[in-house]
Amino acid sequence: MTAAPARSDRRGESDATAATDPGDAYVDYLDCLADADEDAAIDLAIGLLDAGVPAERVLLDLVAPAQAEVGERWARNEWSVAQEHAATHISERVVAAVATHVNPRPTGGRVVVACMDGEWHALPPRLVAEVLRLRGWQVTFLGASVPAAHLVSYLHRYDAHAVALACALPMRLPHAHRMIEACRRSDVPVVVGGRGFGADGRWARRLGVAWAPDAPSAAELISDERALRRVPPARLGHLADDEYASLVRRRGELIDSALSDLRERVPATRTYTASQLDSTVSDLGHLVDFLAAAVYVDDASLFTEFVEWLAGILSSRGVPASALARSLEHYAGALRDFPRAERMVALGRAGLPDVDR
Ligand code: B12
Repeated sequence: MTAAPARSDRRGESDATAATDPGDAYVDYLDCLADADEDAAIDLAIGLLDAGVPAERVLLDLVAPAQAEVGERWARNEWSVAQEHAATHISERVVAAVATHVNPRPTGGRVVVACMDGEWHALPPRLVAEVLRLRGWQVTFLGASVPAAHLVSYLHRYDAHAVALACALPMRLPHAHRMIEACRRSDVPVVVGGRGFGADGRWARRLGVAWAPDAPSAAELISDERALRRVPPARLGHLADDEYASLVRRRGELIDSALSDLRERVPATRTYTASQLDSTVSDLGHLVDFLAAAVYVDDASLFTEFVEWLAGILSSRGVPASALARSLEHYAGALRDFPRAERMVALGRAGLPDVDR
Protein backbone atom coordinates (compact mmCIF):
# COMPACT_ATOMS: atom_id res chain seq x y z
CA MET A 1 0.00 0.00 0.00
CA THR A 2 1.40 3.40 -0.91
CA ALA A 3 0.85 6.52 1.10
CA ALA A 4 -1.23 9.28 -0.51
CA PRO A 5 1.01 11.99 -2.01
CA ALA A 6 1.73 14.80 0.41
CA ARG A 7 -0.02 18.10 -0.15
CA SER A 8 3.08 19.73 -1.67
CA ASP A 9 3.63 16.82 -4.11
CA ARG A 10 0.12 17.01 -5.42
CA ARG A 11 0.30 20.76 -5.61
CA GLY A 12 3.43 20.36 -7.75
CA GLU A 13 1.61 17.95 -10.07
CA SER A 14 -1.35 20.25 -10.55
CA ASP A 15 0.85 23.31 -11.12
CA ALA A 16 2.55 21.44 -13.94
CA THR A 17 -0.55 20.15 -15.68
CA ALA A 18 -3.56 22.22 -14.86
CA ALA A 19 -2.66 25.84 -14.44
CA THR A 20 -5.31 27.34 -16.71
CA ASP A 21 -7.94 24.77 -17.55
CA PRO A 22 -10.40 23.18 -15.11
CA GLY A 23 -10.78 20.29 -17.59
CA ASP A 24 -7.10 19.42 -17.23
CA ALA A 25 -7.27 19.69 -13.44
CA TYR A 26 -10.30 17.38 -13.26
CA VAL A 27 -8.41 14.09 -12.81
CA ASP A 28 -6.19 15.56 -10.08
CA TYR A 29 -9.22 17.02 -8.37
CA LEU A 30 -11.00 13.65 -8.38
CA ASP A 31 -7.86 12.09 -6.91
CA CYS A 32 -8.00 14.65 -4.10
CA LEU A 33 -11.63 13.67 -3.45
CA ALA A 34 -10.75 9.96 -3.56
CA ASP A 35 -7.94 10.49 -1.04
CA ALA A 36 -10.07 12.86 1.07
CA ASP A 37 -7.25 15.40 0.68
CA GLU A 38 -9.06 18.63 1.48
CA ASP A 39 -5.99 20.89 1.47
CA ALA A 40 -4.81 19.68 -1.93
CA ALA A 41 -8.29 20.12 -3.42
CA ILE A 42 -8.47 23.70 -2.13
CA ASP A 43 -4.93 24.46 -3.35
CA LEU A 44 -5.81 23.12 -6.76
CA ALA A 45 -8.95 25.29 -7.06
CA ILE A 46 -7.24 28.42 -5.74
CA GLY A 47 -4.29 27.71 -8.07
CA LEU A 48 -6.66 27.87 -11.02
CA LEU A 49 -8.10 31.20 -9.78
CA ASP A 50 -4.59 32.60 -9.36
CA ALA A 51 -3.78 31.50 -12.90
CA GLY A 52 -6.66 33.65 -14.13
CA VAL A 53 -9.41 31.04 -14.53
CA PRO A 54 -12.78 32.69 -13.77
CA ALA A 55 -14.31 31.46 -10.49
CA GLU A 56 -17.51 30.49 -12.31
CA ARG A 57 -15.54 28.00 -14.43
CA VAL A 58 -13.83 26.50 -11.41
CA LEU A 59 -17.23 25.91 -9.81
CA LEU A 60 -19.07 24.66 -12.90
CA ASP A 61 -16.33 22.93 -14.90
CA LEU A 62 -14.42 21.36 -12.01
CA VAL A 63 -16.48 20.96 -8.85
CA ALA A 64 -19.83 20.19 -10.51
CA PRO A 65 -18.67 17.41 -12.90
CA ALA A 66 -16.49 15.90 -10.17
CA GLN A 67 -19.54 15.64 -7.92
CA ALA A 68 -21.50 13.96 -10.70
CA GLU A 69 -18.66 11.43 -10.99
CA VAL A 70 -18.77 10.91 -7.20
CA GLY A 71 -22.43 9.95 -7.69
CA GLU A 72 -21.57 7.50 -10.48
CA ARG A 73 -18.92 5.81 -8.33
CA TRP A 74 -21.39 5.49 -5.46
CA ALA A 75 -24.04 4.12 -7.83
CA ARG A 76 -21.61 1.50 -9.17
CA ASN A 77 -20.84 0.51 -5.55
CA GLU A 78 -17.18 1.47 -6.08
CA TRP A 79 -17.35 4.11 -3.36
CA SER A 80 -19.01 3.67 0.01
CA VAL A 81 -21.44 6.20 1.42
CA ALA A 82 -18.61 7.36 3.72
CA GLN A 83 -16.32 8.06 0.73
CA GLU A 84 -19.13 9.97 -0.99
CA HIS A 85 -19.75 12.02 2.19
CA ALA A 86 -16.03 12.80 2.54
CA ALA A 87 -15.78 13.88 -1.11
CA THR A 88 -18.90 16.05 -0.86
CA HIS A 89 -17.61 17.70 2.29
CA ILE A 90 -14.39 18.59 0.46
CA SER A 91 -16.29 20.02 -2.50
CA GLU A 92 -18.32 22.13 -0.06
CA ARG A 93 -15.07 23.44 1.44
CA VAL A 94 -13.69 24.16 -2.02
CA VAL A 95 -16.81 26.14 -2.96
CA ALA A 96 -16.47 28.13 0.27
CA ALA A 97 -12.75 28.75 -0.39
CA VAL A 98 -13.43 29.95 -3.94
CA ALA A 99 -16.23 32.22 -2.70
CA THR A 100 -14.01 33.74 -0.01
CA HIS A 101 -11.10 34.18 -2.41
CA VAL A 102 -13.16 36.12 -4.95
CA ASN A 103 -15.57 37.86 -2.57
CA PRO A 104 -17.55 39.99 -5.07
CA ARG A 105 -19.47 43.08 -3.88
CA PRO A 106 -23.20 42.89 -4.57
CA THR A 107 -24.78 45.44 -6.91
CA GLY A 108 -28.16 43.76 -7.54
CA GLY A 109 -31.19 42.90 -5.44
CA ARG A 110 -31.60 40.00 -3.07
CA VAL A 111 -32.08 36.47 -4.36
CA VAL A 112 -32.95 33.71 -1.92
CA VAL A 113 -31.71 30.22 -2.82
CA ALA A 114 -33.10 27.21 -0.97
CA CYS A 115 -33.73 23.50 -1.14
CA MET A 116 -37.25 22.14 -1.09
CA ASP A 117 -38.61 20.68 2.10
CA GLY A 118 -37.07 17.19 2.54
CA GLU A 119 -34.31 17.84 0.00
CA TRP A 120 -30.77 17.30 1.32
CA HIS A 121 -28.81 17.93 -1.88
CA ALA A 122 -27.59 21.38 -0.88
CA LEU A 123 -24.37 21.49 -2.90
CA PRO A 124 -25.97 21.92 -6.37
CA PRO A 125 -27.96 25.03 -5.31
CA ARG A 126 -24.91 26.26 -3.39
CA LEU A 127 -23.06 26.32 -6.71
CA VAL A 128 -25.96 28.23 -8.23
CA ALA A 129 -25.92 30.65 -5.28
CA GLU A 130 -22.21 31.35 -5.73
CA VAL A 131 -22.59 31.94 -9.48
CA LEU A 132 -25.42 34.42 -8.79
CA ARG A 133 -23.21 36.14 -6.23
CA LEU A 134 -20.34 36.32 -8.73
CA ARG A 135 -22.76 38.01 -11.12
CA GLY A 136 -23.58 40.73 -8.61
CA TRP A 137 -26.71 39.51 -6.85
CA GLN A 138 -27.00 39.75 -3.10
CA VAL A 139 -27.60 36.10 -2.33
CA THR A 140 -29.02 34.47 0.77
CA PHE A 141 -28.43 30.75 0.76
CA LEU A 142 -30.79 28.91 3.10
CA GLY A 143 -29.37 25.42 2.48
CA ALA A 144 -31.02 22.02 2.74
CA SER A 145 -34.67 21.14 3.47
CA VAL A 146 -36.33 24.48 4.15
CA PRO A 147 -39.95 24.19 5.39
CA ALA A 148 -42.33 26.16 3.14
CA ALA A 149 -43.76 28.31 5.96
CA HIS A 150 -40.30 29.41 7.09
CA LEU A 151 -39.23 30.22 3.56
CA VAL A 152 -42.30 32.36 2.97
CA SER A 153 -41.88 34.35 6.18
CA TYR A 154 -38.23 34.90 5.26
CA LEU A 155 -39.19 36.18 1.81
CA HIS A 156 -41.66 38.65 3.36
CA ARG A 157 -39.10 39.93 5.79
CA TYR A 158 -36.32 40.56 3.28
CA ASP A 159 -38.23 41.76 0.21
CA ALA A 160 -36.56 39.31 -2.19
CA HIS A 161 -36.30 40.06 -5.90
CA ALA A 162 -36.58 36.33 -6.67
CA VAL A 163 -36.34 32.92 -5.10
CA ALA A 164 -34.45 29.97 -6.61
CA LEU A 165 -35.64 26.55 -5.44
CA ALA A 166 -33.70 23.34 -5.86
CA CYS A 167 -34.98 19.79 -6.21
CA ALA A 168 -32.59 16.90 -6.94
CA LEU A 169 -35.01 14.01 -6.57
CA PRO A 170 -38.20 13.81 -8.69
CA MET A 171 -40.01 12.10 -5.80
CA ARG A 172 -40.03 15.53 -4.12
CA LEU A 173 -42.03 17.20 -6.91
CA PRO A 174 -45.37 17.29 -5.05
CA HIS A 175 -43.60 19.10 -2.17
CA ALA A 176 -41.89 21.32 -4.71
CA HIS A 177 -45.25 22.33 -6.13
CA ARG A 178 -46.63 23.27 -2.72
CA MET A 179 -43.53 25.33 -2.05
CA ILE A 180 -43.68 27.09 -5.43
CA GLU A 181 -47.33 27.97 -4.81
CA ALA A 182 -46.50 29.32 -1.35
CA CYS A 183 -43.81 31.61 -2.83
CA ARG A 184 -46.19 32.73 -5.57
CA ARG A 185 -48.77 33.76 -2.99
CA SER A 186 -46.09 36.08 -1.61
CA ASP A 187 -45.73 37.50 -5.14
CA VAL A 188 -42.03 36.62 -5.30
CA PRO A 189 -41.04 35.25 -8.72
CA VAL A 190 -39.69 31.71 -8.63
CA VAL A 191 -37.08 29.90 -10.69
CA VAL A 192 -36.44 26.23 -10.10
CA GLY A 193 -33.67 23.85 -11.06
CA GLY A 194 -31.96 20.58 -10.33
CA ARG A 195 -32.17 17.05 -11.65
CA GLY A 196 -35.53 16.53 -9.94
CA PHE A 197 -37.33 18.55 -12.63
CA GLY A 198 -36.09 16.22 -15.42
CA ALA A 199 -33.07 16.73 -17.66
CA ASP A 200 -35.13 18.97 -19.98
CA GLY A 201 -37.18 20.63 -17.23
CA ARG A 202 -40.38 18.93 -18.37
CA TRP A 203 -41.78 18.53 -14.87
CA ALA A 204 -41.20 22.21 -14.11
CA ARG A 205 -43.34 23.05 -17.16
CA ARG A 206 -46.00 20.66 -15.87
CA LEU A 207 -45.98 22.54 -12.53
CA GLY A 208 -46.10 25.90 -14.35
CA VAL A 209 -42.85 27.37 -13.07
CA ALA A 210 -39.76 28.91 -14.70
CA TRP A 211 -36.88 26.41 -14.92
CA ALA A 212 -33.17 26.85 -15.56
CA PRO A 213 -30.91 23.98 -16.65
CA ASP A 214 -27.83 25.44 -15.00
CA ALA A 215 -26.50 28.33 -12.97
CA PRO A 216 -25.70 30.72 -15.87
CA SER A 217 -29.22 30.28 -17.33
CA ALA A 218 -30.69 30.86 -13.87
CA ALA A 219 -28.70 34.12 -13.64
CA GLU A 220 -30.03 35.27 -17.03
CA LEU A 221 -33.63 34.43 -16.11
CA ILE A 222 -33.40 36.24 -12.79
CA SER A 223 -32.17 39.35 -14.61
CA ASP A 224 -35.32 39.32 -16.74
CA GLU A 225 -38.22 39.60 -14.32
CA ARG A 226 -40.84 39.55 -17.10
CA ALA A 227 -39.51 36.24 -18.43
CA LEU A 228 -39.48 34.88 -14.91
CA ARG A 229 -43.15 35.72 -14.43
CA ARG A 230 -44.24 34.80 -17.98
CA VAL A 231 -44.78 31.05 -17.63
CA PRO A 232 -47.73 28.98 -18.85
CA PRO A 233 -49.95 27.76 -16.00
CA ALA A 234 -49.63 24.34 -14.36
CA ARG A 235 -51.33 21.43 -16.14
CA LEU A 236 -52.55 19.26 -13.28
CA GLY A 237 -56.21 18.63 -14.13
CA HIS A 238 -55.57 14.88 -13.77
CA LEU A 239 -55.24 15.30 -9.98
CA ALA A 240 -59.04 15.41 -9.83
CA ASP A 241 -59.05 11.57 -9.91
CA ASP A 242 -57.60 11.59 -6.36
CA GLU A 243 -55.09 8.81 -7.18
CA TYR A 244 -52.17 10.82 -5.85
CA ALA A 245 -53.80 11.61 -2.49
CA SER A 246 -54.95 7.99 -2.05
CA LEU A 247 -51.48 6.64 -2.84
CA VAL A 248 -49.94 8.92 -0.22
CA ARG A 249 -52.53 7.78 2.33
CA ARG A 250 -51.79 4.10 1.58
CA ARG A 251 -47.98 4.47 1.61
CA GLY A 252 -47.33 2.60 4.90
CA GLU A 253 -49.73 -0.21 4.13
CA LEU A 254 -48.25 -0.68 0.62
CA ILE A 255 -44.70 -0.94 1.97
CA ASP A 256 -45.70 -3.38 4.73
CA SER A 257 -47.58 -5.66 2.37
CA ALA A 258 -44.77 -5.57 -0.23
CA LEU A 259 -42.28 -6.59 2.47
CA SER A 260 -44.46 -9.52 3.61
CA ASP A 261 -44.88 -10.58 0.00
CA LEU A 262 -41.09 -10.51 -0.57
CA ARG A 263 -40.48 -12.60 2.54
CA GLU A 264 -43.02 -15.14 1.39
CA ARG A 265 -41.83 -15.43 -2.21
CA VAL A 266 -38.11 -14.58 -2.19
CA PRO A 267 -36.58 -16.92 0.44
CA ALA A 268 -33.24 -15.04 0.55
CA THR A 269 -34.99 -12.01 2.08
CA ARG A 270 -35.95 -14.04 5.19
CA THR A 271 -32.35 -14.09 6.38
CA TYR A 272 -31.65 -10.40 5.71
CA THR A 273 -29.58 -8.54 8.30
CA ALA A 274 -31.09 -5.48 9.98
CA SER A 275 -29.29 -3.15 7.59
CA GLN A 276 -30.36 -5.13 4.50
CA LEU A 277 -33.90 -4.95 5.82
CA ASP A 278 -33.60 -1.18 6.29
CA SER A 279 -32.39 -0.75 2.71
CA THR A 280 -35.24 -2.92 1.42
CA VAL A 281 -37.85 -0.90 3.31
CA SER A 282 -36.26 2.30 2.03
CA ASP A 283 -36.29 1.01 -1.59
CA LEU A 284 -39.91 -0.10 -1.29
CA GLY A 285 -40.74 3.37 0.08
CA HIS A 286 -38.88 5.12 -2.74
CA LEU A 287 -40.85 3.04 -5.25
CA VAL A 288 -44.11 4.32 -3.75
CA ASP A 289 -42.81 7.90 -3.53
CA PHE A 290 -41.56 7.97 -7.14
CA LEU A 291 -44.82 6.38 -8.27
CA ALA A 292 -46.83 9.01 -6.39
CA ALA A 293 -44.71 11.77 -7.97
CA ALA A 294 -45.21 10.22 -11.43
CA VAL A 295 -48.97 10.16 -10.81
CA TYR A 296 -48.78 13.79 -9.60
CA VAL A 297 -47.19 15.03 -12.83
CA ASP A 298 -48.95 12.34 -14.90
CA ASP A 299 -45.77 11.12 -16.55
CA ALA A 300 -44.92 7.41 -16.50
CA SER A 301 -41.32 8.12 -17.52
CA LEU A 302 -40.64 9.57 -14.07
CA PHE A 303 -41.39 6.15 -12.59
CA THR A 304 -39.87 3.96 -15.32
CA GLU A 305 -36.59 5.93 -15.23
CA PHE A 306 -36.46 5.40 -11.48
CA VAL A 307 -37.11 1.65 -11.80
CA GLU A 308 -34.30 1.42 -14.36
CA TRP A 309 -31.98 3.35 -12.03
CA LEU A 310 -32.94 1.21 -9.01
CA ALA A 311 -32.38 -2.01 -10.98
CA GLY A 312 -28.83 -0.80 -11.75
CA ILE A 313 -28.16 0.13 -8.13
CA LEU A 314 -29.47 -3.20 -6.83
CA SER A 315 -27.56 -5.26 -9.36
CA SER A 316 -24.28 -3.50 -8.49
CA ARG A 317 -24.98 -4.57 -4.89
CA GLY A 318 -25.74 -8.18 -5.79
CA VAL A 319 -29.54 -8.00 -5.39
CA PRO A 320 -31.25 -9.98 -8.19
CA ALA A 321 -33.66 -8.19 -10.57
CA SER A 322 -36.27 -10.81 -9.62
CA ALA A 323 -36.79 -9.19 -6.19
CA LEU A 324 -37.56 -5.81 -7.77
CA ALA A 325 -39.79 -7.44 -10.39
CA ARG A 326 -41.67 -9.27 -7.63
CA SER A 327 -42.29 -6.05 -5.69
CA LEU A 328 -43.56 -4.28 -8.81
CA GLU A 329 -45.96 -7.15 -9.47
CA HIS A 330 -47.13 -6.90 -5.88
CA TYR A 331 -47.73 -3.15 -6.19
CA ALA A 332 -49.56 -3.64 -9.52
CA GLY A 333 -51.89 -6.12 -7.82
CA ALA A 334 -52.47 -3.84 -4.82
CA LEU A 335 -53.22 -0.85 -7.06
CA ARG A 336 -55.97 -2.34 -9.24
CA ASP A 337 -58.30 0.54 -8.34
CA PHE A 338 -55.74 3.13 -9.46
CA PRO A 339 -55.64 2.91 -13.27
CA ARG A 340 -52.93 5.51 -13.85
CA ALA A 341 -50.65 4.13 -11.13
CA GLU A 342 -51.25 0.53 -12.19
CA ARG A 343 -50.30 1.34 -15.80
CA MET A 344 -47.10 3.06 -14.66
CA VAL A 345 -46.12 0.11 -12.46
CA ALA A 346 -46.76 -2.27 -15.39
CA LEU A 347 -44.51 -0.13 -17.62
CA GLY A 348 -41.80 -0.17 -14.94
CA ARG A 349 -42.06 -3.97 -14.66
CA ALA A 350 -41.96 -4.36 -18.47
CA GLY A 351 -38.67 -2.44 -18.58
CA LEU A 352 -36.90 -5.03 -16.41
CA PRO A 353 -35.19 -8.04 -17.94
CA ASP A 354 -37.32 -11.20 -17.97
CA VAL A 355 -36.87 -13.03 -14.72
CA ASP A 356 -38.24 -16.27 -13.28
CA ARG A 357 -41.48 -15.72 -11.47
C1 B12 B 1 -23.63 14.43 -2.75
C2 B12 B 1 -24.90 13.67 -3.00
C3 B12 B 1 -25.73 13.41 -1.91
C4 B12 B 1 -25.50 14.04 -0.54
C5 B12 B 1 -25.91 15.53 -0.63
C6 B12 B 1 -25.07 16.42 0.29
C7 B12 B 1 -25.04 17.84 -0.16
N1 B12 B 1 -24.54 18.66 0.72
O1 B12 B 1 -25.43 18.21 -1.26
C8 B12 B 1 -26.44 13.17 0.38
C9 B12 B 1 -25.62 12.11 1.07
C10 B12 B 1 -27.26 13.94 1.42
C11 B12 B 1 -27.34 12.48 -0.65
C12 B12 B 1 -28.47 11.80 -0.29
C13 B12 B 1 -29.26 11.08 -1.18
N2 B12 B 1 -29.01 10.91 -2.50
CO1 B12 B 1 -27.65 11.87 -3.48
N3 B12 B 1 -26.27 12.50 -4.55
C14 B12 B 1 -25.22 13.24 -4.31
C15 B12 B 1 -24.37 13.42 -5.59
C16 B12 B 1 -23.21 12.43 -5.54
C17 B12 B 1 -23.78 14.78 -5.86
C18 B12 B 1 -24.78 15.97 -5.86
C19 B12 B 1 -24.08 17.14 -6.50
O2 B12 B 1 -23.49 17.93 -5.81
N4 B12 B 1 -24.11 17.20 -7.84
C20 B12 B 1 -23.40 18.20 -8.62
C21 B12 B 1 -24.38 19.19 -9.23
C22 B12 B 1 -23.63 20.40 -9.69
O3 B12 B 1 -25.01 18.61 -10.33
P1 B12 B 1 -26.47 18.99 -10.83
O4 B12 B 1 -27.49 18.49 -9.91
O5 B12 B 1 -26.54 18.50 -12.21
O6 B12 B 1 -26.54 20.61 -10.82
C23 B12 B 1 -26.55 21.46 -11.94
C24 B12 B 1 -27.95 21.59 -12.54
O7 B12 B 1 -28.81 20.51 -12.23
C25 B12 B 1 -28.44 22.90 -12.01
N5 B12 B 1 -29.09 22.95 -10.69
C26 B12 B 1 -28.94 22.12 -9.63
N6 B12 B 1 -29.66 22.59 -8.60
C27 B12 B 1 -30.25 23.74 -9.01
C28 B12 B 1 -31.08 24.62 -8.34
C29 B12 B 1 -31.55 25.76 -9.01
C30 B12 B 1 -32.45 26.71 -8.29
C31 B12 B 1 -31.21 25.98 -10.36
C32 B12 B 1 -31.74 27.14 -11.08
C33 B12 B 1 -30.35 25.10 -11.04
C34 B12 B 1 -29.89 23.99 -10.35
O8 B12 B 1 -27.30 23.68 -11.93
C35 B12 B 1 -26.22 22.87 -11.42
C36 B12 B 1 -24.93 23.47 -11.88
O9 B12 B 1 -24.97 23.88 -13.21
C37 B12 B 1 -25.44 13.09 -6.68
C38 B12 B 1 -24.85 12.66 -8.02
C39 B12 B 1 -25.12 13.69 -9.13
N7 B12 B 1 -24.98 13.27 -10.36
O10 B12 B 1 -25.44 14.84 -8.92
C40 B12 B 1 -26.29 12.04 -5.95
C41 B12 B 1 -27.75 11.75 -6.37
C42 B12 B 1 -28.46 13.03 -6.77
N8 B12 B 1 -28.33 11.19 -5.13
C43 B12 B 1 -29.12 10.21 -5.34
C44 B12 B 1 -29.83 9.51 -4.32
C45 B12 B 1 -30.63 8.32 -4.76
C46 B12 B 1 -29.80 9.92 -2.99
C47 B12 B 1 -30.57 9.27 -1.83
C48 B12 B 1 -32.02 8.89 -2.11
C49 B12 B 1 -29.73 8.07 -1.38
C50 B12 B 1 -30.34 7.25 -0.27
N9 B12 B 1 -30.64 6.01 -0.58
O11 B12 B 1 -30.53 7.73 0.81
C51 B12 B 1 -30.49 10.36 -0.73
C52 B12 B 1 -31.71 11.32 -0.72
C53 B12 B 1 -31.58 12.46 0.27
C54 B12 B 1 -32.66 13.51 0.14
N10 B12 B 1 -33.86 13.25 0.65
O12 B12 B 1 -32.46 14.57 -0.39
C55 B12 B 1 -29.21 9.86 -6.82
C56 B12 B 1 -30.56 10.28 -7.43
C57 B12 B 1 -31.03 9.23 -8.44
C58 B12 B 1 -32.44 9.42 -8.90
N11 B12 B 1 -32.89 8.41 -9.60
O13 B12 B 1 -33.13 10.37 -8.67
C59 B12 B 1 -27.95 10.56 -7.41
C60 B12 B 1 -28.08 11.03 -8.87
C61 B12 B 1 -26.77 9.53 -7.31
C62 B12 B 1 -26.74 8.50 -8.41
N12 B12 B 1 -25.76 8.52 -9.30
O14 B12 B 1 -27.59 7.67 -8.52
N13 B12 B 1 -26.83 12.60 -1.91
